[in-house]
Amino acid sequence: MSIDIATSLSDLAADAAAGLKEHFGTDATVTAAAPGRVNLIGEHIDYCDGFVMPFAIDRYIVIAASLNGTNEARVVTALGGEPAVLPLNVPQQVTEPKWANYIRGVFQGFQDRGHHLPGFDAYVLSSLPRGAGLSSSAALECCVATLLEGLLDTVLDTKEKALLCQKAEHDYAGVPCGIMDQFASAFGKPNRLILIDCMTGEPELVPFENPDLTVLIANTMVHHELSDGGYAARRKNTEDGLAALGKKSWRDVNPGDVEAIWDQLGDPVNRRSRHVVGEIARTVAAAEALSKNDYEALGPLMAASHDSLRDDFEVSCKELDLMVEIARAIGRSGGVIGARMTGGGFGGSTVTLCESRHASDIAATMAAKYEEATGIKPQILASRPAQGAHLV
Ligand code: GAF
Repeated sequence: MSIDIATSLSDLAADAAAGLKEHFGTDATVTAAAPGRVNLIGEHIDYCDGFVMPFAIDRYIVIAASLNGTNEARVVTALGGEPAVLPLNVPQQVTEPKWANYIRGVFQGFQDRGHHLPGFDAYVLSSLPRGAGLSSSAALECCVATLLEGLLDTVLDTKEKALLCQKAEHDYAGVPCGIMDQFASAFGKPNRLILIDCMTGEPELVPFENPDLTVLIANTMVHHELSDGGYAARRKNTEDGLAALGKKSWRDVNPGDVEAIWDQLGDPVNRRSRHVVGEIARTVAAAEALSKNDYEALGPLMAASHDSLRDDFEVSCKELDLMVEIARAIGRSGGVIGARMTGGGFGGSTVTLCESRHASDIAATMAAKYEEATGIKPQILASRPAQGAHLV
C-alpha cells in the first residue's frame, strides 16, 4: 500500500489524552487540533499581494491540556523535542528548546491582547510530517492559539487568530512568512479550497468536492527548513524587484513591465519578478478553471508553476524535480492531471492532482520510481480538504 492512511482525529485526541495522563497524571479538560495544508497553486506570492489556493489537510497537530494552578505551562511533546517549562504572563523570550518558540510567540500574542494566561500542563502530538513543507509550524501555532481560546473560554475572530499566529512565526521563529499557512490552518473547511486574495487578506471558500479527483501529496523526505535564510532571501528579491519597478503592489505589474527593465533589474531579481507576475496570473487562471470544473486546464498551469519555481525562483531541489517528473511521465493517460512542488520548497513535498480511479497506481509508481532513483522511501498521502483549527 503506497498511500499512507491518516490516523483519525478521535484516535489522535485519545493518544494525546493518554500522553497527558502518563506525564502529568491528569485528565485532559481542553483538547485542540489544527491541520497542515497543501497548496494547489500560487507559490511564493502570498507576500507579494498575490492569490494562493491551499486547503487544510487531514493531518493534525493535537494538544491535550489541563490547568495546573501554577504560573507556568509545562509542555511535553511526542514531536521529538525536549519538554518545555514556559513562564506565563512575562515577556516571552526566544530561547531553548527551539521548538517551543512557536508556542512562546502565540503566548505573547495573547498577552498583547491583554489576556492573563492560566498555568497548564499539555501533551503535543502530531500526524503531520515535520519539515515536509506541509506547514507543521503554522499548525502548531494555530493549535496553541485554539487551545488558549479553550482554556480562556474566549473565541478570537478567525482572521485575527491567523494573523496573531503569523506574527508569532515572524517574531519567534524568524521566518518572514506570508499569510497562506496560518490562514489555511485556521480557515480550513471540508470540501473547500481556500482561495486567498493576499492583497485584501480575504479568504474565499471554493467548493472542491468532486470524488473523481484525488490530491496526492508526496513527501520527498528531504528536510525543509525555512529559517535557514533561503526563504528570507527570496522575499527580499521580490521587494527589490517591486521597488525597481516603481510600483506599490505586484498587482499593478504586467509581464511586459518586467521584460522592459530586465537588464536593469539584473539577475536574479529579474527572474524572481517574472515568477511573481506569472504565478499571480496562473493562480487567477486556475481559480477560473476550477469555477468552471475545467480540471484539464489546471494541469498546464501546475506544470508552468513548477518550472517557474525551479528555474526562476530557484526554490525547488533535485528530489522535488524528480518526483514531479515521475508524475508527469505517468501523464494524462495514466490519470495524472497536474503536478508541482508545493509550499516553501528547498525540499518538502509535491502535489499531484489525479483521477481517483488511478490514484493507487500513481502513488505506487511514484513511490517505486523515486526510491529506485534516490534510495529514499517517500511518504505519499492522499487528502481531501479538511476542517481547520478547532477544539476536539
Ligand atoms: C511557506 C510560507 F510560510 C508561506 O507563507 C508561503 O510563502 C509559502 O512558503 C510559499 O508559497 O510555507
